[in-house]
Amino acid sequence: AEDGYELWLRYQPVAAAKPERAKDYRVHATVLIASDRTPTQVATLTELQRGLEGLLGSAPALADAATVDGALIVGTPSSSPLIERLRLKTAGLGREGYLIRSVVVDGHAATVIAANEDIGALYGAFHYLRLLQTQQPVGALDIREAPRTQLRMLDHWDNLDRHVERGYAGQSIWDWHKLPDYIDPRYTDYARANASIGINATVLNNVNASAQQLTPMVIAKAAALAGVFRPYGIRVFLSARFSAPVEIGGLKTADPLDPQVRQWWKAKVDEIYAAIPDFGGFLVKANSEGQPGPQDYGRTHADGANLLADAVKPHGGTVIWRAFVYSHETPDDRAKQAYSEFVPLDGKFRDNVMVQVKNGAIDFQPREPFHPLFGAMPKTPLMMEFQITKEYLGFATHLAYLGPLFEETLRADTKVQADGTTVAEVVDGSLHGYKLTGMAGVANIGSDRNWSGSHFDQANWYAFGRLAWNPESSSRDIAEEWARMTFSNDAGVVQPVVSMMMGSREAVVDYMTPLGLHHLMGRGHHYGPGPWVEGGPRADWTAVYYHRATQDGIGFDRTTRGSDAVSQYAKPVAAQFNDPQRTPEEFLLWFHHLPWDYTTTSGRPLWDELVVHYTQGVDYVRGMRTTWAGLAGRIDPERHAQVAAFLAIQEKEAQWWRDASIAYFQTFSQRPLPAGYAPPA
Ligand code: GCW
Repeated sequence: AEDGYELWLRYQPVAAAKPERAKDYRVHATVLIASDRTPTQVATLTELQRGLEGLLGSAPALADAATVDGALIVGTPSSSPLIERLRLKTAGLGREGYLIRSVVVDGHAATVIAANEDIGALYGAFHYLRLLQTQQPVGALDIREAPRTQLRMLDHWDNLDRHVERGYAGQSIWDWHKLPDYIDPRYTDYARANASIGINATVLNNVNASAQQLTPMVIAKAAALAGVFRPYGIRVFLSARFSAPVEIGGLKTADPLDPQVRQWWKAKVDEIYAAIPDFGGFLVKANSEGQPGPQDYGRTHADGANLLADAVKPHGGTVIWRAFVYSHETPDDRAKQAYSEFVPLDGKFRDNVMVQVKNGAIDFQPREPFHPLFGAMPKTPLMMEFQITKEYLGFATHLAYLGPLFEETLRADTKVQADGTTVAEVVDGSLHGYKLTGMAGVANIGSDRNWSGSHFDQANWYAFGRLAWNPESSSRDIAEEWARMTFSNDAGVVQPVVSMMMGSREAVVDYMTPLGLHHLMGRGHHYGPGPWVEGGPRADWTAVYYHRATQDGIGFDRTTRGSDAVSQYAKPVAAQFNDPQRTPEEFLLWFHHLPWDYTTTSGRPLWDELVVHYTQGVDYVRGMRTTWAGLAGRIDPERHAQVAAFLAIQEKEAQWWRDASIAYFQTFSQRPLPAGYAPPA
């Protein structure tokens, strides 16, 4: 049965729909020449055999030499004498890049997948399989790929009791109880899926970290996972609780400048590296939402990060310090806090520290303007943090493809230097010459059979990986690739599925938080509408939540006349956001408090425009239902039925969001619904 377990690595027979294509693929993969002397080489060979067997009915035989046409040769100059002889230009590909080329070897046509290191060859093998999975021609290949960022990382918010914070796909896939003695085969499938999209790092545990994670017993469990992931090029990181020296170390303080504390971390790190020699380092959430941190001792984020950085430095480790800081008590605009705390520290971090910044300044909303820290810390490598799990976009039931959200942020123009200095150029290091680069995604993975809680949420994991590899790729191309591998290459499926996906996130924005509104979700769970804030407003959520609706109008004034958050952006961007006429309409109420009759670009008054957006969002979901219903018979019944059921839930809830939001805001606007939008009598 099709339960989604295989993700995008389904390797369905090509011949069923395209016999000619399948024949051509066989012509180009008559024999397989690859070695199996290292674990990564074994993984590569096994994957190619598995993939080709599925796609072509049987895997090509193994061979040592290209004595026939159509050999598929895989490896590195040191693993393969054939590849060494070809003298391919692998310079500049780094450790992880690869070439896939159609060549002639000893008078025979062949295809070569070549890299400098084993891991590059594995990535190349997955690329080659993807060509077949998406039914591309393979007769004249000249592909050269290398990742644009160094760390392409999943952040799991998984607790030791297997609860996943903001996880909607069941329990944690890490079965801590049975580790390290029982190694669930699923860990290997996890590694395969990640390697197939270039993910090379994983933080196993929640940033709201338990100090227990750093005890010897649990380190041994993490080491077992690291052993499974290593052949697939994935390094393990751990979230560290800043107060661990007190909680599990028996010290009186966790003050980063205390010599005993420094000694404790050094010893702890040595212990971890003894168990996990290629341990990546620590991710830390400190002095945020009640977590302990250096500020508890009057020290700075830099003091805290440097403490850990010094401990991991001799082992080549990295510290990733999160910039998502805010305190519940601060009465000022929360959107400003990260910038205010971190920009003064630029240049004060050790060279093995990265600062991880959420895409926007509030919190993974359906839409946010890019975080003003991007471009503002030229001396500190900033790592992007996206949220793959849909905490604020309808959990696993609502269909929302996040590729366009990621792409929109990465392509945003910071204007810190010339026009066209994008967030992607900050993140890939090209703008400021960062020595360390990376992108993290908060994982949406759990123990559900389909991994992500819904079939379409697999696309968000996939898109994250592809964009981390190349932050300039197109989310539409990625959607198409994914749809072909996941559902079908039939144009009658690909086209409608891609078009559903491409507008789906905008639909969520429309029915939840249109025109720059944000954080209107029910408090705590963040699922349904809650603009009225049960339990009363919190200090950091200022006045009546973020929307600040009154009889006079709606929106959060972040201009120079308001909270002045706009001034955290580069001057030209600040000037733009400071002026409602020049602010892109999708961010209008993020930056401005405007009267209900403010004229929007459509010519409609603001109130009417809001209602139109809310309604549009619901209509889009209805449209997706119709499109999906039309695909019955072209997609296996099991997956078709689940998606259909989820879309029905989504429609009901989009309507709920619309009606509740409009009814609530109407108590302020005191205006009738525009003609054609009134509820049926
Ligand atoms: O989005 C908020 C979530 C918290 C999360 C926090 C963070 C891990 O509601 O659950 O805590 O962000 O990113 O630290």
